[in-house]
Amino acid sequence: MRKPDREFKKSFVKIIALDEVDSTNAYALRKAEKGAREITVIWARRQTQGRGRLGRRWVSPEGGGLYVSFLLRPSSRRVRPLLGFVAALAVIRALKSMVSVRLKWPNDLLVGEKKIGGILLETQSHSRNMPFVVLGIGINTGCDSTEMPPGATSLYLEGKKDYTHREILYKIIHEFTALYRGLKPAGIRGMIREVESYMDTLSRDIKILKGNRWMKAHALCLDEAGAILVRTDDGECHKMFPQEVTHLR
Ligand code: BT5
Repeated sequence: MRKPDREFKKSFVKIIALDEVDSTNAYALRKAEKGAREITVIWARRQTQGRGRLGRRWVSPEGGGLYVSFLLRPSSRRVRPLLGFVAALAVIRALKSMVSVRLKWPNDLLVGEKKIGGILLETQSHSRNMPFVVLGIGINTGCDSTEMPPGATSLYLEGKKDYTHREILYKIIHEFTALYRGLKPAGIRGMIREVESYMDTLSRDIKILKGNRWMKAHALCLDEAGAILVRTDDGECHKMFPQEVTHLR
């Protein structure tokens, strides 16, 4: 495992800063297996094997983006499905003064129709004693359009240059820790309502997977467990989780 270039603390968060890593998520998973505590934040200038969901690649050149992973050990299983929302909202709030970011459920962060960031939640199911979750966040900062896949944008392409990666990182950590600590029954409803206000998925037609068949449905709202409630054409309501929903183009 690569040695951290720097380690420092910000309140109860331990930040490990790396010049280069395969993937901040992979690094955090390895740390978690060795017993690292929450909240450990891994931050890298570049990733050689940045990853998205389902083995997809995340383009991660130096100066092109913020690549960060949060190692968490949530005390309750109930909060796990909500962690992606915590990350999305933390990013939305942190970037608010620069760009207006919307969430395309479950993990795409968009400016207009273009993807400026993504979220990747990973865990190890066999670690029953000290369960953990790694929450990776990638945000395109300095990338230009030749470096990224079509349909992507960055702060640079949105005309924003007046920031440092460290400033953005600290803002995200600040928002994230406040939201994470607030994941108690009394706080969840408010957070979900705020997430809904930034979601592009609601009040529109989407496709859902029922059994092994995709069908059209209308997205209604989120529930407090992190599921999306949808209504199918026959008037029935269903609760869906991320892998069962896709947007209609
Ligand atoms: C995601 O996956 O959107 C989750 C991305 C999470 C990246 C962070 S960076 C820190 C941490 N460490 C990691 O190794 N990963 C996390 P997904 O929805 O599967 O989107 C992947 C798809 O987005 C790719 O197949 C490309 O089409 C596209 N893509 C790749 N790089 C991109 C980029 N930099 N900006 C926008 N789109 C990109």
